[in-house]
Amino acid sequence: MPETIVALATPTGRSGIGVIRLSGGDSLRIAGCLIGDFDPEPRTAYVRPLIDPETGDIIDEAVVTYFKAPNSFTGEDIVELSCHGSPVLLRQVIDICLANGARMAEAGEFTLRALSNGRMDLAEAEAVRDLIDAQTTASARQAIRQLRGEFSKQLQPLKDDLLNVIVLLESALEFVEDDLPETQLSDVRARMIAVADETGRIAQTFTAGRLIREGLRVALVGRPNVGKSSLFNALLGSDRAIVTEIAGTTRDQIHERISVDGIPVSLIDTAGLRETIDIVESIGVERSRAVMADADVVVVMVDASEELTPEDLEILGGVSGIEHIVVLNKIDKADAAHIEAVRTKLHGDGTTVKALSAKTGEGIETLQRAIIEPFSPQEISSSGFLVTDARHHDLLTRAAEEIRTSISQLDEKLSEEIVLIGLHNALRYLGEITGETTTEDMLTRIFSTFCIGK
Ligand SMILES: Nc1nc2c(ncn2[C@@H]2O[C@H](COP(=O)(O)OP(=O)(O)OP(=O)(O)O)[C@@H](O)[C@H]2O)c(=O)[nH]1
Ligand SMILES: [Mg+2]
Repeated sequence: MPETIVALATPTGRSGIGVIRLSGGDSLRIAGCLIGDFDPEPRTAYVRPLIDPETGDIIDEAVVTYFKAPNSFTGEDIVELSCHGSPVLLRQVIDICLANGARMAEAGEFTLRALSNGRMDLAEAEAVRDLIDAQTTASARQAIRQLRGEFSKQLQPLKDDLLNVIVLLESALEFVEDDLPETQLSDVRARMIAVADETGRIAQTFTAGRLIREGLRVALVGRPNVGKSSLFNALLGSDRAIVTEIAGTTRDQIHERISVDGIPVSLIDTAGLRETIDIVESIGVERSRAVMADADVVVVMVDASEELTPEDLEILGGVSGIEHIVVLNKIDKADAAHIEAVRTKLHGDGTTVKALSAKTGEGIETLQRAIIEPFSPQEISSSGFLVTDARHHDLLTRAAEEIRTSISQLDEKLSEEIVLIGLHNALRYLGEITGETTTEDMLTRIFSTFCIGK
């Protein structure tokens, strides 16, 4: 029998109520150490004094609820103690549970037990974590849909279809002399295409799904003193970053979240890029380069009141392969002809160029729209289910690719045996999403991203 685990299910710190949860076969006995004689009806709330068994002192008055296996979150016996939310008191209650045979729960262990006991599948378990971690109402909404099994239900018919195709091809293998008749073959092919297309379509919703979950990472880069921190502050609407006329003011990155048309944007101000002997600044410069590699959009800033320098050109060369926007700053102190000349020089390779003034605010709204434009697909506003997890996206993409490979093998009239390899792989990948074909260490990895007490 698995050990009985205990954890605080509410955040640490002072609060109105703090909920301590026990799960496992010994839950009732351990709770009894605090409550005394206790023979509760399941799913009924009882108000009971909690007593320290060592001293006999009453330490709290709590609401106690018992959930009898298998009708509980984990599928095991659960006792929930809703205590007053004092950190010292909660610690004391947990210590008493530990002293009486419970073990501290690991991150995600309650949900892992729910999974092992068939109370939910892996995609649903991950949705529990995503719901708790949701940063926006839109991503919370997606998580609750996934938690209620919508994603798993969407995958089921695909897995069924794939399995049917596999069975057909396997049976053709059994009778080596006869190939599948032409009509059946074209039916198999059509089904494979349908599954590959639908799998690919679901995978693609990740573009929007990731956006509502994580937001867009936007890095502001450029050589020192062009006005990155000034733009950062202007977008934020507060004087968060230090701005001075000294080149090399920003040493470390500064992250802040803003919302542009409801899309969360994680904005990163960076140290100006240049060769420098200052050790602190050079570490900052290194970090700026790393941030660029990670960003969804890089905003490269140049000073419109000056000529483009070799440093500017080098930075621009470095972003040619990634999603970027060039910003001409300080238009308030540059003359129109000069701005146009710089703009023309930059336009050559078809990049988006936006002129603005971080100082006066002119042009900033246009920049905001340009940043989110390539990332605001209609799916966000439509009511469809969105894939929000990179793991799911990866598995869906790989499944679709495997099926497409099998389709071309079928067209090349390769043997069923070969065609089947990709189909089996695809089925395995789809199964990994819901956890039917997931290995133990994958589970460990996934559940390590959960918080304690869930
Ligand atoms: N006239 C004018 N001055 C600006 C504008 N934007 C920034 N500045 C000035 O340019 C100087 C440098 O601004 P910062 O925002 O610190 O520049 P930075 O790119 O963050 O510089 P580093 O942190 O050193 O890389 C400051 O004196 C700002 O006031 C603008 O749009 N117009
Ligand atoms: Mg700066």
